[in-house]
Amino acid sequence: MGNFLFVILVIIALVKPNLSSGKLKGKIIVDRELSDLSSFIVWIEKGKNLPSPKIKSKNKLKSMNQKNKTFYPKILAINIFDTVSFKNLDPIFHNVFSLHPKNKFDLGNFKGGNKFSDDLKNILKGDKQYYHKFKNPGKVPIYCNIHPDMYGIIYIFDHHYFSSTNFLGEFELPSLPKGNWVLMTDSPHFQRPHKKIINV
Ligand SMILES: [Cu+2]
Repeated sequence: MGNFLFVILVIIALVKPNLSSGKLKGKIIVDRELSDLSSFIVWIEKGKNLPSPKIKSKNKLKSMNQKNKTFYPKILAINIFDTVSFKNLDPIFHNVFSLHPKNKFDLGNFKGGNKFSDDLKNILKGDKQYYHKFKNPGKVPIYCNIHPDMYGIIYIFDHHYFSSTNFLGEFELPSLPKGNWVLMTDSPHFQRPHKKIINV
């Protein structure tokens, strides 16, 4: 993917008039042709004013798979109660590890060749899946020690104000109280997160 930098504009609009159920909707616009804008994570920077609706301790399962010697998706946003499954969809060995100080882990080397259901949720035939629960918020770089080019990012949040873009670069966040907020965006396209002050 390379480390070329994008200049981005983030357009934010509140589209629902009913604030109690309203969502903050926005769209990522980049300064060059990109056929797929789904590799962006968007969040509101935490500060003392950010409301903290209780995170439901519902354990959602998210996945970051290994396919064609890449992590897919390359970037993932989860909250601290979620579990991430790592499925090796290649017929070769991969490894998954991170040296992030607060979320260090190493799943060891594991071979692919499992037969999965079409939605990739169940193994029909083959080895076990590999899971990890991240304990602390942060930006966690993910690597494979067999293939040095493999690189992924997992963002772990302890609040609800984060989202991933869809194919068109659109995203939704929970509604925010009136005021100025710091909207952050990160992507494997960037060297560092982008910041934008938004007024709601
Ligand atoms: Cu690998």
